[in-house]
Amino acid sequence: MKDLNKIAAQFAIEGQACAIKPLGEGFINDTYLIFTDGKDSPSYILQRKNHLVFPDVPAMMDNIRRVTEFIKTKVSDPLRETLTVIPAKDGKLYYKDEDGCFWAVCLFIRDSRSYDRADTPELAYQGGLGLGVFHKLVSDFKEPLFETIKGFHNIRWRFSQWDEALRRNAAGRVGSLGEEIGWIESRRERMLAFWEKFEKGEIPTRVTHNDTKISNFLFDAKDGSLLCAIDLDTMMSSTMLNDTGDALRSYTNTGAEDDRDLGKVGMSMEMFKAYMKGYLSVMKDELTPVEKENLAFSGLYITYEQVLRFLMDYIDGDTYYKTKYPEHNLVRTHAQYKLLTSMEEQFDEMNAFIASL
Ligand code: ADP
Ligand code: GN1
Ligand code: MG
Repeated sequence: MKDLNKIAAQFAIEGQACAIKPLGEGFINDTYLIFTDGKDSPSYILQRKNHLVFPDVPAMMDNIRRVTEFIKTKVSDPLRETLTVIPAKDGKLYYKDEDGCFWAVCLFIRDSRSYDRADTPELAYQGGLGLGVFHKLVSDFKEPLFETIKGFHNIRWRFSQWDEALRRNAAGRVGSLGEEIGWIESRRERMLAFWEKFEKGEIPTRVTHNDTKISNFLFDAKDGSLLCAIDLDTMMSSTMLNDTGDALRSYTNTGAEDDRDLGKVGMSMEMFKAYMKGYLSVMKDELTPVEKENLAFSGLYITYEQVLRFLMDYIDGDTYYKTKYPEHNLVRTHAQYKLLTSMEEQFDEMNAFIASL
């Protein structure tokens, strides 16, 4: 068990940390709240950054510092409209403990809240607005960003990992997964054809977030209005379609990401419309025609990729995502596949709605 107080003491925080409590259900990092000086609400967020997933935490933290400092020059409330990285006392943006684990601290954004699912079109609209505002704020950030995870949403790269995972068959599960593997293989060409548009430059490169599920945006605790994008670890240069895609995967799902009850899972057209209205209210004039044409497909693309990633982790023996029970990654695979087929069924309607905006 780590001595979290000792770790918190490495950072340039104001006051005395009095309690440190675990928070959230992230699949990759471990997140804690730091309370200081007997206050009721937390003052800071402490995170152990998973350095197996993020091989260069210092470079990742530098991405976050540069982009958040850039955003701060543009917004009216710099402490609530983006993250504030708190450096360690030695000036580094992280602390590396004696076991080689990396830690980072940021300011807890006061009077904020996050959601795990979108139950109302208003929230989906605010979420779309949130991504639009984020993309707009960083649209003129021109410095190169470090690639924190190689090929993160590059399906060509994912297929090379996938082919290798099937060959390795590390957990001996491939034989029992014929149907699920078929789901991936039958769509391989279609997904590669989309990614090729990005590779050829038909789809432009922008600063993107890459992990835009609903819990990675903060909203005002009182009036529910949008505050900012958080969880900026995966910020890199890629296509904005990764972000609309991952957001659609999350905001439009009527069930949970890992629902065992597939009857609950599907894409809500109402949430799709609300999300897209919010996003395009900010980004309509910024996007190229090819980006607009692919907005609906972006949801299929990232949901497909997520099916592949959960299934690949199951095949690998559950080494990447945190799981709560032995079949968890397979349950996630099935639930995300159900969502994918629901999106496929509604694809024409999605496109027609976007064209109408
Ligand atoms: P993970 O990598 O585990 O997903 P996140 O950075 O997304 O970690 O944080 C998990 C949750 O903690 C968020 O969904 C949000 O509720 C809360 N949170 C994270 N950072 C902040 C912050 N700076 N201010 C307020 N709440 C935060
Ligand atoms: C992970 O860290 P978290 O829980 O926000 C993952 C995302 C997946 C998501 C699935 C770095 O996000 O790519 O979409 O789980 N993050 C990383 O819920 O792999
Ligand atoms: Mg998160």
